[in-house]
Amino acid sequence: MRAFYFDNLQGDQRLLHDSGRSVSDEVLKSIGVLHWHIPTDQQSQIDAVAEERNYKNRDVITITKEGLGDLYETKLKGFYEEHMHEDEEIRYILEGSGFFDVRDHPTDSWIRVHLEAGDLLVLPAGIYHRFTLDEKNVIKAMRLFKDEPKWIPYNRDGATDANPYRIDYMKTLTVN
Ligand code: KMT
Ligand code: NI
Repeated sequence: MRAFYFDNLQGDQRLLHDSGRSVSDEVLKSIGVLHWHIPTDQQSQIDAVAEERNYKNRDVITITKEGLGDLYETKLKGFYEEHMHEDEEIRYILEGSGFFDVRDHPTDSWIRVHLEAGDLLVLPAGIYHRFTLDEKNVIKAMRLFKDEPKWIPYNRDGATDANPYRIDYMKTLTVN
């Protein structure tokens, strides 16, 4: 895992877009973003985190042209639309790599988080984020969730700013 501010330059979303300003774990934590590294040959540790945090369900998604078939282009486009969810988004990377971009607070700048095999990322409910593959074009990830999977992405607009989960999330942020 490596995190840095996005450079905001036009161009292929799969490129690094590293502004050269790195982002610390403390900053990530301050916006509710958590991560662990659990080598993929030690998956019993995933079970422990899942039990402790009450993640009762899981599935595995492979994001490649072959894995997603006809849905590939549509899915990729959707993942990269800025959105929020009403539940945590939990991803454990099994193979490949990719970028999760999350909005910083209070500047609303994009922080780009590069994930590779063994990285476990938890995004809090209500945070604005997006996902893209990197230049390797392949990621296989375990998606974990609490009781009821709520996959609905709410694309950012005036309505999501007023979403109760978004409002609750904003209340967890301290103004620096
Ligand atoms: C999501 O919700 O954005 C995804 O599942 C994307 C990829 S999981 C590595
Ligand atoms: Ni999402």
